[in-house]
Amino acid sequence: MTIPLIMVPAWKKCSKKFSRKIRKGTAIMKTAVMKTPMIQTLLEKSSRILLVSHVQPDGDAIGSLLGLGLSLHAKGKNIVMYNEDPVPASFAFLPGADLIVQDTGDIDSFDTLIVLDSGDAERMGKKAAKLKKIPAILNIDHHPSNTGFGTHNLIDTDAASTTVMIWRLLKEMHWDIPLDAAWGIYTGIFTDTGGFRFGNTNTEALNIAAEMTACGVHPETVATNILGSYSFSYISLLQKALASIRLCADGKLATMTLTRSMFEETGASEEEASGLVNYARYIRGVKMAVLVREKEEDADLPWKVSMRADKDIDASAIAVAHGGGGHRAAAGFSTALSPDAILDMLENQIQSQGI
Ligand SMILES: [Mn+2]
Repeated sequence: MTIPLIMVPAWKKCSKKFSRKIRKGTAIMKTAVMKTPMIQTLLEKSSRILLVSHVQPDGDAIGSLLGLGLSLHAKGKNIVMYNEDPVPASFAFLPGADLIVQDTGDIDSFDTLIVLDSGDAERMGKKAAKLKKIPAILNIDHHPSNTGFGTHNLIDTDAASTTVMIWRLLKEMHWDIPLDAAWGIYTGIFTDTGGFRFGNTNTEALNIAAEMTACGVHPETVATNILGSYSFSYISLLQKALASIRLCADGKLATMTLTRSMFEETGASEEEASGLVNYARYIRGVKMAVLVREKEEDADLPWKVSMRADKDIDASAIAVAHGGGGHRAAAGFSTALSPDAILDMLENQIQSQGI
């Protein structure tokens, strides 16, 4: 049996309204097909490129920086890979991770900015306002809430990860994928699909993962570094998080609450808390798991709410209604409501969605 080549999705016919948006340059493109030549021209003409992904980076944020950054570097482009936060320890094994900097240097020296895996420009962090002044902004992302803030927008909400979109772009431009970049591409897919378990795990994601493995990426090395190397502080925080679990809405909603004192007592960092919500999701019968955590700074909206929902619930709709964003299955927002009030609100929300 032969394995068919991976199909590039066909360009969909535009509605009149969408065509108008395209002319104005504000359209969010569903697929990459039409845009690739424009993006290729942009990348080839750029003399200095800054690549950035979102604060508190996950595997897709780091993987997409490395996947595209190292490919551009191999093409001889002058690039800087930047993230406001340091690379989390579990991704430090990735080739090129040490090249990701926390200082952009002179922002005026860049003619192109590439923003990766970020639903809006503010996800870049404190420097967002300054970075937005870079003349050309290429926005590559798969979040449904993406605001289309770039001068060039490549958005596909059906892509399993941003690194899938980078793989497609590199293929369509007929560029080689260096082995170092392949590690990043694989890692973005691995983490955004929850290790090939979530609903976004599809043929394309698996095919690309297989191709990256054939190039020389070691799945076991990625899995061991990401899933099997926890700090004691993380496990201590996990202990407190598990103890805080509450079930409501007839066992369909599970919440975890993390206060500042829990972080202080365990010495765990903010980034270590990001995946904890999945433990509440593992409880049989739970349709939505929620992590409510108190923010580090004395913010106006001191509580950060992260939701993980099964296919029957639209977490993104709840998040957007509270000024946040994300995917249907994974979304979040910040709020001034107390943890108890958050719980009541979520219980009402999921009931109003007919759950
Ligand atoms: Mn992503």
